[in-house]
Amino acid sequence: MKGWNGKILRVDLSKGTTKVVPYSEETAKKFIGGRGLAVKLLWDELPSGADPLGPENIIVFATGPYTALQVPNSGKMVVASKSPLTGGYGDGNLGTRAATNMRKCGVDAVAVTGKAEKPVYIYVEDDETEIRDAGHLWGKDSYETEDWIMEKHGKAAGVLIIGQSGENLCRLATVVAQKGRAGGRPGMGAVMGSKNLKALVFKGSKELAVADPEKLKDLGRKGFEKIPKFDAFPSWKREGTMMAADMMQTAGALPTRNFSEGVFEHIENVNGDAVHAATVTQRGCPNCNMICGNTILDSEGRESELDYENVTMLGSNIGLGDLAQIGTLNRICDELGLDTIGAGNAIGFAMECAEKGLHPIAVNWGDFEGAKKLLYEMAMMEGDGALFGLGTRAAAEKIGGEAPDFAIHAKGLEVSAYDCHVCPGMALSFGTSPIGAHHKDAWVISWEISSGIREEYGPEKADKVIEFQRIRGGMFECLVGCRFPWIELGYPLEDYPGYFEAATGVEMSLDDMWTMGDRVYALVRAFWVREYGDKWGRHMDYPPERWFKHPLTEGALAGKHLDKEKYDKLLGFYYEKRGWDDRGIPTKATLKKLSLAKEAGQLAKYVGLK
Ligand code: PTT
Ligand code: SF4
Repeated sequence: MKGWNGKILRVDLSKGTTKVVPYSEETAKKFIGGRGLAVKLLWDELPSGADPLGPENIIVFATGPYTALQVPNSGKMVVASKSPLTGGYGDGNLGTRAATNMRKCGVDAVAVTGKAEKPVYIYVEDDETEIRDAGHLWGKDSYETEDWIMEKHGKAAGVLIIGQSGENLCRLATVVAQKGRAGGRPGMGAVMGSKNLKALVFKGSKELAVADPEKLKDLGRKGFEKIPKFDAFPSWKREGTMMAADMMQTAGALPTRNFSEGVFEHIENVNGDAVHAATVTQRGCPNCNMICGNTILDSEGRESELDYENVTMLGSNIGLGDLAQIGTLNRICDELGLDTIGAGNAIGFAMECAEKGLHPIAVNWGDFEGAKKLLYEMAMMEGDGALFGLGTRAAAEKIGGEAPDFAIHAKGLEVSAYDCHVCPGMALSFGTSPIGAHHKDAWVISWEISSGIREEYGPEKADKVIEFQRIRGGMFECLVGCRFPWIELGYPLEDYPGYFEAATGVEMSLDDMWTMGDRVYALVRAFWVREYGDKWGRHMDYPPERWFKHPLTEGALAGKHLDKEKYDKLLGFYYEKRGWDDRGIPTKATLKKLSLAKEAGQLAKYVGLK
């Protein structure tokens, strides 16, 4: 194979063994890499009903044939596993030198199973893999751990690390790298912790064999040259993802006080202008010439890298309007390895529980010290953190009463920073996202709020969600490239099949990419259905109850909320267009059309297929 290394590094931490095994060309062509390769592996090898925090769970770190090539934005990887937060398929995407180094070690993915007797880290240098002692790193935060690894293995090494939250099996634990990049929102850090796996370190020096090196070089050079020429480039460099803050405030969709409102009274303290004024430096992923990680000094004078999601979930969503303090909460999350979106949700939820007298926790809206304390407690799974660190769905079920009505999640994953009281299309995107409520697959909100049909529930909304899911959740998650050049600057999608062909020699049109994306979506869906069994149903694709039940009370949209009957009809359009039945399960015919006939037979053992 060209483009792909065609090999996976398998590590069994219970047995202490490592081996490199090939995977088939057929798998490579059908699933490409990243999310596709990960779900194929989890579907084939993970026993149904496996405990996500048990040794049998598999955690996959997967790159794609695009990763580490000298082409724009190719320094990312997917981390995937059965999620301890949702009980279904979970993944995340982070930019890290671990991605580029892993590929240069001659493998496309690493799959780790088992549990080490004592804390360890996995060290990979080209063909050599060692499982090394990490006893001295256990209990240390991700920054301290990275400093030690850099000192020991050199600054060129790529790392994937967990902080204390992963060690203590907090379900909101993520994987961190390069002091500010984080991925794996559905508790991927806790899966590493359950295996006593503190870190992975990669140092690779091998050449990547590609089908047409000259063509790839030429395409890559032209691609890098195109990026700074886009009209949107200067504003992107100025604000990055923070551009969304004013946009969402104007649209009444900025999550405020646990998604109860869509406008925030201190917006000018926490918008793109405010972050730009406070920025001291910018950081980014490898192979990128549009880096976007705006870094400010927090209230303790330490660097903190901010994105829109972090600022909003740890700011307006908890009623906090002080940017430097938000920076501190964000920095603590990075150190502890806590997902900022999950953590901001959990804190907002805890504040509302306190306000309503449903749980005896002393934390009020905008309470910086209280929020800080809860972050540490969640990471240690102590005190109130032992409850809220389970995630909002589980915490709400334990608290009971009306708490589940204001637990802001879909399928158990906390919603990212877009309030959808008046955005049915974006609500559908959250509801049907393959990992639970994440905006990564179908960020249709910017289209929806300017579409002129914002409050409608017509089939064109389902079309838009599917179109975006194919591009973002399909092509970008499987090639494993950053989607920002396309969505933020307008970089042409047509370039990606060109890069793919020059690397692999395989011709694939954009339509073929969409079919591949549909295949991956169908298999991810099959995974969820296999895990949930008779608990699976249409309700699994619903957004949070709050958006139906509790109207907004402030701003121009006061009084508005989602309509459940209409949402259900919209969901029906979505299922029909995807070729899924009225329970949201791919039909036999759809699975066959997507070359998943074998998988259809396997799924039929768990649920009747239509
Ligand atoms: C991602 C989610 C996001 S999405 C953000 S900000 W964003 C939060 N970032 C966190 C963080 O930082 N620290 C922390 N402790 N927790 C965090 N949780 C949140 O995690 C990220 C960029 C961003 S910034 C986005 S949208 C894009 N995401 C991409 C994607 O998903 N796929 C893809 N092919 N390209 C993407 N490009 C962009 O990458 P999860 P990163 Mg992240 C500090 O992982 O689990 O998907 O959650 O990876 O390297 O930091 O780049 O407004
Ligand atoms: Fe990473 Fe931002 Fe560059 Fe994307 S645009 S590769 S997220 S630095």
